[in-house]
Amino acid sequence: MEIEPPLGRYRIRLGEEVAEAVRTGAPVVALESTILSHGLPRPQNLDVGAEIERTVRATGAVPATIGVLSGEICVGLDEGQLRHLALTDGVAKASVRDLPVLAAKRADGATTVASTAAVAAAVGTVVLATGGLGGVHRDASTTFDESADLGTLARTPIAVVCAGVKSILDVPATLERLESTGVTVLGYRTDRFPGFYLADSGYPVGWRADEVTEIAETLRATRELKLSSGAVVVANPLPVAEQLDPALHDRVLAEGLAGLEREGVTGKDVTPYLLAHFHAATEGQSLTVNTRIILRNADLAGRIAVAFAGTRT
Ligand code: PSU
Ligand code: MN
Repeated sequence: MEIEPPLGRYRIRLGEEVAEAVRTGAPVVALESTILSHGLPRPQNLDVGAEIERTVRATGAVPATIGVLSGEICVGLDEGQLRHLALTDGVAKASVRDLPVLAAKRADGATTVASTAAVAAAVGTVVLATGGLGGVHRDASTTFDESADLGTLARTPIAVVCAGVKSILDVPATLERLESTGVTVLGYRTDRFPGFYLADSGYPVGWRADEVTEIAETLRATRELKLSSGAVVVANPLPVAEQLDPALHDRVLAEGLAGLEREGVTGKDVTPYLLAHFHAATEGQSLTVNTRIILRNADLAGRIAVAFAGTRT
């Protein structure tokens, strides 16, 4: 006789408002929590987290920040849960492979783009907003350091609104991997792939959408045609007037990369290290730019979700 495992011990928990939105088909924007716990300095990270949610709400969509609390994968964190992940030491940076371990250990975790996308798609969310995607690291040909974001996006049907990838990464290699693995990339009102702090990474993007409705139609087409189960990356650049000064950017980047080597930083600590270095070395300028990027992406994601839901055009 086969012994059935106990059913339903582990499941994804939806906040009340998100559950209602999912049930009725109302627009929802999934939001990651690693940018708060590991990507932005305290205590500003908490204010940014709240502002992201307000920005999504202003578009008519429901914000659903995702995170793991005492092992429970939660979609739509409340204020206390957000505060906990943003301000507590020792919260794990959790990609997809970490989720079952955190669940079993009843531990806390902040979700990356990869795990946010996986959870969001599992509960039927169409759009995710973040700052920048993870990608192929500069020394990947020897270290094999390629973000799990890429592998997950290759098999997760969700739109990810981002400002491209940071120049801390190997941008052309990242674009090649997105192509190889069948991830659709759309520039929002641009023909250039954005470089996060910089409006233009120096590389082109194959497709451009000038209207939110066009993006929503593309998402519909992916769902109806079912020819691919990968993500659609919507690349939303900062206006040039708002980008980080390119000379400052290049100097700080070179210092940060040298620091990695000097201090032997590797693996999942690389991205948080470089982000913290930028925030410290630019005396907050990168934080201002980073915040602007996230809020602009949250706004665009909200408008895409609303257009997709057909509640507004
Ligand atoms: N890029 C940023 N800010 C971030 C991250 C990336 O500009 O906070 C975070 C995101 O959560 C992303 C993760 O999914 O880092 C990628 O980390 P890794 O390279 O270790 O996969
Ligand atoms: Mn990595």
